[in-house]
Amino acid sequence: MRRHLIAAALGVLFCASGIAQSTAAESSPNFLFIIADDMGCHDCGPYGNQQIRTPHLDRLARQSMTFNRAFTATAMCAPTRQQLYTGVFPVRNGAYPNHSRVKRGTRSLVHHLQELGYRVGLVGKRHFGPTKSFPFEFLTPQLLTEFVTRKADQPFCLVVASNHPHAPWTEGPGDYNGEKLQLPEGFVDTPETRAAYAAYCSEVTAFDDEVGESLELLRQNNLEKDTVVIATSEQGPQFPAGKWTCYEYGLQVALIIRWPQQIQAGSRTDAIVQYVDIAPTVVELAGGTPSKIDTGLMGASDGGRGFDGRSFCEVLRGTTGKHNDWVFGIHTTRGIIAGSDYPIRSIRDGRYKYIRNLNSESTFNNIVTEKDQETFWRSWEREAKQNPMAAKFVSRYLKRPAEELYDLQTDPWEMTNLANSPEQQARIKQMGRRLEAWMQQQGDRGITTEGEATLHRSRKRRKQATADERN
Ligand SMILES: [Ca+2]
Repeated sequence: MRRHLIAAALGVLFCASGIAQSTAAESSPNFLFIIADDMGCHDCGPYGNQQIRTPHLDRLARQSMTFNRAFTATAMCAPTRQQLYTGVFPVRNGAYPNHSRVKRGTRSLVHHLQELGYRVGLVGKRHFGPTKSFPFEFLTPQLLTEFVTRKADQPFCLVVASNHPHAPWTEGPGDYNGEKLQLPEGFVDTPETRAAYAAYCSEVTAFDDEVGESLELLRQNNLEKDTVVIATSEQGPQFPAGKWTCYEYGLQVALIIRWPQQIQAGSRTDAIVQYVDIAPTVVELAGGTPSKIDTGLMGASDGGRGFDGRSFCEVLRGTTGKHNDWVFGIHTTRGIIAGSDYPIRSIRDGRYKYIRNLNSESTFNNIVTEKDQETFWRSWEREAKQNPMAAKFVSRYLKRPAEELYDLQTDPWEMTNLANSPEQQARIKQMGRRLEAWMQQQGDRGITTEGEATLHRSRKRRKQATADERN
């Protein structure tokens, strides 16, 4: 049974020394990352959800800047986390399929912060490799108080990486009534879907409890003022059009950042930011110079070895409301559980999303369609036989055209594909060119890169795959 990550730590807080830890200078604040696991951006109060209880995130948002348009480039765990920690997109850093590892010699935020004098710890989910590229101090819940209070004159970065609300959806209060919940757009309304969604909502509340416990760790040690809190949802949940896709429910992330010294409480921004921007931002806040960072990886857009992302410190300070003009998406289906070969790429600007399905003749398979994890997918297939809307939702998950274009301003749930609309052809051409330029910079060869995906997985997973092939 999974436990709340840091509840155990709070039990010993009252025994800890009462010495205030507030000597970290403004130029080197502490960092606390609180990372959910497969949580939809809009499945919490700060993003307008009225039915899922997230009181701690609600309170945090009132003290923070909330990002209306933040994105990961992939909607699955290992590539998402590794782009977050490296500031480099998935193909260039090597960790693009799930259960993957970055290229040998890759340097991450852990190195960069250590070189700036920080101690860097992680408790909870890892999903990265090799360890040399992510030399965290690996902590248990019992060690967190000691970690944050260890040395008053040395700043820390602590990553609390939750397992909630990743499937299986078994934890949390368990008191959501599926029959009364409003389902997100694009869901087929069956009793099985409602039961699964209620279980998922319960896990979101379990994550929110961990947010509360993590913030309490700071409060009880008098570290709130000098600590930048970065709470984020990681990527969408394993419902169709969420995880494993390049749709908004997969790629858009909740991002809430608090720092009482420099960030206006209760503010929101429309600036478009992405996960690869977070490492350079943290480096800058920590007193480093992002443009001087060596990621250990060739192929930055200027030909060097720097980040793919850019610091958005100025957004945090409120001096600008703009950052990126567009963000990118990539999905690798080869190698995921029950996966087919179905590479997806996407580009999004402030209003439109353009998607390319590079092997659209194939059918998209995964753990949902083949194994019916969380047991709702068969009910969708059943409903699709008699309900045209259900048939549409099922078929758009399994089979999609080579190109898709959505106007997110009028169609936020990406239901109406405009790719064949004559008046959109110039836009498609322009976005397509930008997407191709990005792929080229990344060393992304599309279907060929998909074909090489399993070579980028961890040794354990490769061994397992070889065994599966033998059996
Ligand atoms: Ca995840």
